[in-house]
Amino acid sequence: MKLYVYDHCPFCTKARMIFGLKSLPLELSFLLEDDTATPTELIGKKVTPILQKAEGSYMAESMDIVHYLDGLQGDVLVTPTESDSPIQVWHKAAWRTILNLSIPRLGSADLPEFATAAARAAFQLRQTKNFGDFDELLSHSAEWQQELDVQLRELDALLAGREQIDADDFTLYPSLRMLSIVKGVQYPVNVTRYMERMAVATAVPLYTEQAR
Ligand SMILES: N[C@@H](CCC(=O)N[C@@H](CS)C(=O)NCC(=O)O)C(=O)O
Repeated sequence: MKLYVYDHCPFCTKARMIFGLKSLPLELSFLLEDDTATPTELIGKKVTPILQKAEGSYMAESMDIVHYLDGLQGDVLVTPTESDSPIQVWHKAAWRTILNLSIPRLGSADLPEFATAAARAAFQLRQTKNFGDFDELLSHSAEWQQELDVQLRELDALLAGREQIDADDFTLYPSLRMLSIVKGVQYPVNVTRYMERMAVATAVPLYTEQAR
């Protein structure tokens, strides 16, 4: 099966995670950020992820893709969790800070969706509309990292002894993966362990090596 993605896209990470967790063969296709034609041809609009199923039809919506793939073989892995589970509540509180820190840095990272200058510029344009000017965002890094240090210590307590996989991981890991592009974030021990374990189990690597 083929999955159309942007590497930086947290929704695409969700879809990639289930391939790794279930050891399903995956052909990844990285779209350029300014390629409107391909996704529009496949599903009628510019959005990722898009799954091309084995019989050839296309499917959008990350969690629909996750549940579809989870149901194909073996026991169901992605058991549902409550929308107010401790991890979901933590994520709601930390999500905006994670985005504010990671989006401008992802914009300068070496990623396949930015293989041309025009594609990189399209990302900057789209995300400036969503989050504001990148230089302005970067100028607030120190205060947001301090805020996040406190939140990560709270997360550390939630992740102590965590071994299972459930729907909460499909919220949490994509965000922590985005955050790994940010240099100098102090991850407490359980959060570090979680990120490293999930990177291996899902085969969706962190950005640690190109953190900036
Ligand atoms: N509800 C969708 C959201 C997907 C989504 O918003 N993807 C973003 C990339 S992270 C996107 O394609 N945005 C439109 C664009 O690139 O122009 C899902 O869960 O799959």
